[in-house]
Amino acid sequence: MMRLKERLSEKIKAERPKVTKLTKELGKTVIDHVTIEQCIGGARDVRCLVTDISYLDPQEGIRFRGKTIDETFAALPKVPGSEYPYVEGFWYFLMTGEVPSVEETLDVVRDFKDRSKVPPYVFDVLRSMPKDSHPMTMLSTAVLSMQKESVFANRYATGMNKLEYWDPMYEDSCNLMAKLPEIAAFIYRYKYKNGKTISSNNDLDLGANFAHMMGIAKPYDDVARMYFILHSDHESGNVSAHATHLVASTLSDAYYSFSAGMNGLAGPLHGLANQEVLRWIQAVLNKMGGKPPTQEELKKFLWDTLNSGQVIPGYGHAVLRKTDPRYTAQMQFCQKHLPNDPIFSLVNMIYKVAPGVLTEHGKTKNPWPNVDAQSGVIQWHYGLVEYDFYTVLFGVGMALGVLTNITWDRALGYALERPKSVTIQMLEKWAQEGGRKEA
Ligand code: HAX
Repeated sequence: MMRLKERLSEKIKAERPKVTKLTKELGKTVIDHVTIEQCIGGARDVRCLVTDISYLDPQEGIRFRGKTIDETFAALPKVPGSEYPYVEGFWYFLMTGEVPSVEETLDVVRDFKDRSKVPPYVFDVLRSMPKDSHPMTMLSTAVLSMQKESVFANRYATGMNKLEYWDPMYEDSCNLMAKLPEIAAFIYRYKYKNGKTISSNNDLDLGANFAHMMGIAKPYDDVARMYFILHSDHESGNVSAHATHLVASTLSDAYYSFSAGMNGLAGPLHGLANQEVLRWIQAVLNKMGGKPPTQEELKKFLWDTLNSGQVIPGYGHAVLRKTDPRYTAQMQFCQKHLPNDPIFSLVNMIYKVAPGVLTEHGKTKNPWPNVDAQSGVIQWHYGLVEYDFYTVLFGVGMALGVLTNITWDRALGYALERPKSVTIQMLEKWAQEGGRKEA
């Protein structure tokens, strides 16, 4: 057994008694209550999901396995000659909560290479789709088409003890994670580069191989590593993580579950916001005849968007109440690598102006930028101007978190998800009575 799987197995054995105790002995402890506003308003803030992979504090932002973004980047083994860590080492870290050594990281690098061959029929499926299909539709379809490869589904069909569920879920998760970069790069080259795809290079780590298959030169390998790690996980409540977890809770395998998660990520209030940001910026530049707007002009564009009943993409968040540290991490990259990029300057100007406009508008609880406000500018700078593709990049990163989560879901025996619905009439009655009385 490879080192990561062995360590994961030990960790699972240590965590299981904690969960058993929490449910069997302490299960009736009340940790939250639910208001009508939360019931109608998308369950905001209701504490009813569990994950140890990451935690999102409204003020501080994301911590992966207890570490901030800076701490994570500093702690993990770096690819020689690169600024950013191996994605494979980050996978080990997310899976176990432990920073891997170089040897442990390289073990995952090798393991992913062994698992990376994409079945040829996946490319046939993609080629058979209309060329103007959205890249997210292609990603979701490609993943779903591989469902027959599921180790979990095959082992379940032959009869499997519950305690073993995590093992084939881990196998599926690794198999899928190792293949996603090539699938994503294929979609990009097939759709936007006249079908001229570039074969995988097995000498490279995941980030560098992705850059190679995309056909984009250095430092795009580091962009890929940074981007995938930053977009990996944002605890369990965001739509794509939750959708993946929800579908997996029926004991659907990783292919069904991740494909479902990607369909959620493809919504403009979620992952698609990164393409919307670039679309918005390009619309502003078009209206300006290519020249950058002044702050006053920009203010007017923002108000025009709000007054026409649309959202400012890349701003606001369901949990965060400050600038997303994933935005800041990417801004620091831009300051170092593309300080004079005109779109970066415009993104900075939006950062100066938009929070004031949104505050004056008075609706959003969080006028600050999220991860999507900054991510497209980096891609655009390195020649990836087909912004419809940006959410696919988000999806490959997201896989790191959600696949780790569903492996642990099965390890700890998390239940089939099934919240209870109520009717509007019931809500009206309970409101009149000052709250629902326990039966
Ligand atoms: N522009 C305009 N209005 C906004 C807004 C924005 N950027 N953000 C929030 N609002 C509005 C909401 O639409 C809502 O209006 P109504 O009362 O008319 O429904 C009101 O402010 C209150 O919303 P909120 O409580 O502050 O925010 P929500 O938790 O409801 O929604 C969203 C969070 C991220 C969906 C929201 O801020 C938004 O639509 N932002 C723009 C789209 C975007 O950037 N999405 C990506 C978020 C990060 C992410 O998931 N990445 O994948």
